[in-house]
Amino acid sequence: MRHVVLEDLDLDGDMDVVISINRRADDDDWERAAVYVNDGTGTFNQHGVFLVGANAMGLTVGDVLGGDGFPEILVASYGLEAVTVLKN
Ligand SMILES: [Ca+2]
Ligand SMILES: [Ca+2]
Repeated sequence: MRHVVLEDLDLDGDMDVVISINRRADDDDWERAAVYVNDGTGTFNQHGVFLVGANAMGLTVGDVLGGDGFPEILVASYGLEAVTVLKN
């Protein structure tokens, strides 16, 4: 895990969790963003694991697409000057 962010991704009033993952093991590069949704009791259920660009590192969220209030997930790729945007 590289980075973690709290945000209410589904706008239900409960903070959810997003993490960026960058694992390197021999030839198995594995960059993902994982979303865990708060069920309102403090239990976080995995909602999905999404492929992102190489060298996944920094992570932030914000409503940058659609202006619908649902925050997108943005994951920076270290050393590549690239950002993956996951639409919400
Ligand atoms: Ca929520
Ligand atoms: Ca949005």
